Amino acid sequence: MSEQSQKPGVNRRQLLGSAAFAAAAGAAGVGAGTGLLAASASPALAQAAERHSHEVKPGELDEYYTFFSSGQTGEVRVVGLPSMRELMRIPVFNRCSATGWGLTNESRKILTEGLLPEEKEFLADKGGIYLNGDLHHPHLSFTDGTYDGRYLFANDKANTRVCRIRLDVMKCDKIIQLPNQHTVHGLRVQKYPRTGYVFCNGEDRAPIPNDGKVLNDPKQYHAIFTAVDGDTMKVAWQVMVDGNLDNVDCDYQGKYAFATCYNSEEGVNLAEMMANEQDWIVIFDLKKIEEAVAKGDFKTMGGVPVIDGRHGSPYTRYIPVANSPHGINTAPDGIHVIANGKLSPTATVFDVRKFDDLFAGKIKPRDTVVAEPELGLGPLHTAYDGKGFAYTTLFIDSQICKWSIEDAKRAYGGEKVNPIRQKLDVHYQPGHNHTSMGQTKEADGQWLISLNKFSKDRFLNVGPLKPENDELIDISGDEMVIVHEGPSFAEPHDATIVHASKINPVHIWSRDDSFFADAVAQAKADGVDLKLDATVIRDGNKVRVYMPSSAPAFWLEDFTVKQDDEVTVYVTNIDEVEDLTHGFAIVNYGVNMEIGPNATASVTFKASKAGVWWYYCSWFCHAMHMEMKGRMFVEPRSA
Ligand code: CUK
Ligand code: CUA
Repeated sequence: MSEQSQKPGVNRRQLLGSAAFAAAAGAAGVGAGTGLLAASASPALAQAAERHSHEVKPGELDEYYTFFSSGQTGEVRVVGLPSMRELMRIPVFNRCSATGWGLTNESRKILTEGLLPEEKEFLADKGGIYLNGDLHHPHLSFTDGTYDGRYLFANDKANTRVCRIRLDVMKCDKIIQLPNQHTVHGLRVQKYPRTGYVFCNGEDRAPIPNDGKVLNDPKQYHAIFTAVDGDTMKVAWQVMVDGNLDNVDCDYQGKYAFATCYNSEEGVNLAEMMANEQDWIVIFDLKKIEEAVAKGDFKTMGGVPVIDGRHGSPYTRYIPVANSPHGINTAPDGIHVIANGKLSPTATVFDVRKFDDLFAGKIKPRDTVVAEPELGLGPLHTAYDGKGFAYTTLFIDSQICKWSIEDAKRAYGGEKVNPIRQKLDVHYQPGHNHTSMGQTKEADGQWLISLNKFSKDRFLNVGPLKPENDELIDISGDEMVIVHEGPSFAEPHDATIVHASKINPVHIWSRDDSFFADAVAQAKADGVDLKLDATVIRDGNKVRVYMPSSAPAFWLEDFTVKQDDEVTVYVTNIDEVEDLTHGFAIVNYGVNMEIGPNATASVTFKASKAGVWWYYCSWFCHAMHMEMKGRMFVEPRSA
């Protein structure tokens, strides 16, 4: 089969032109879809309820954790499944009033230590940290093809950052900003033998270095693929590619990563980016790239090794697919990889076992394609049940299409067989969808969630800005059935559904935790026992206030500082009691933070206002919680 060939029957006419795409998206939800099964009218709903209850009664626990991105709010949300109850929010690329994320010294260290030098300079007069982020893709660390419960990684599309969240305490512990790259969009992690690499797609093309010497000369722009070492949270290597990079995934063998490209044209506006009938996916040979780094076949740019992976490179291969592919998803069988067409009504199925021959030059790029079924309008992402079925979101049709991978291969081979099993209307315009454990080799085929971009009329009207709509779908039987829907704020692009047995968070902090190690070290230097000593130490115009707390009292009823002092307050919660969290807020000083059981938290500020300033506990901890307070006296500077 030639490199340029497409599946017979899919031609240019069937690809969506820009006008059709825009019109269909504009009419979103109005009579969208002609599902084989209308959810609300389905007798299958009753059967599903009997077969597989999604009700979690008061006092019962969910079977799965779901980690949701929250898009432009910049946080991660933890949701129980199947109840769809929100359990927790983890602040990352945002500022959190409740926990003090972005204010405490502990969080500010994480938010600043991985910034690029030039970005530190940029932020110097803006408070030192980014106050926004756009978190798209949360993915857990793997060992041997399934989740190991250590970490969750996610990207910030807005400020080109990658974070790591510790799953034992559900707090972010590392953030790095990537050099040379302009945005991180797609993010996935190495599945085998372990994570390992965190793969980060640079979506926008920009000059390297981006210092103003090149402006409106797109030929000198580049797109970068980054592998971050998930253990050290440092850049391992980067690859410069042709085109751009949208979404990414990798295999279950530890050999290849692959990314979709929607801008092979290297255009800078919509018309240019959509001009070609074909774009491509690009495949990265991890072993060859590691060898290149070892033998020095790279340029150091922005302090990291950058390998040339443009056309003709031994480290990459480009496989043409129809215009503007979006999501790319590896099946739990470890063999099939599906790129979703977006502007093409098709999904393209690759067999990863053929990538060896492709790199060896024994076959042509398109020979790695084993199926290309036509599914409907706007395929964006595909999820799997581990039983041979794929579930693809159809953005424009507002449907989930369930189809058989094997039947799609037979049809591609010329047999008369329809791979499509069911099309289910969802409400409305789905982006990502996810199955329980479906991104691991342990896909269990129980649940599917559809993350719908628009809710329109599904909930009480809350004004012009509407929530998104997350729908829970039972896929344990032959038919998909919607069993629950719930609004969510600010766009969950993506989610990961993890069996609860994979995650083991602690109830109280360990005093040895690295999260507040700096506070422990400072106290030691001051000869202070954080759990025993309530004291104020003056060090020039720096003042350190050490304050253990136990419900319902701060151990200092008051403390005195001088106007213009730089004050650091260390609060240590000595209550080694599950769910006993204190807060520390200073009135009219813009200070509030969370102090978890057995933790220390600290905040530094300038005592620029003289007067009496009450501080109080902001997390309800005790019947006398309202009385848990004290006064900060700030003596006026002598005139
Ligand atoms: S992207 Cu949002 S629908 Cu950022 Cu994962 Cu496809
Ligand atoms: Cu301590 Cu409320």
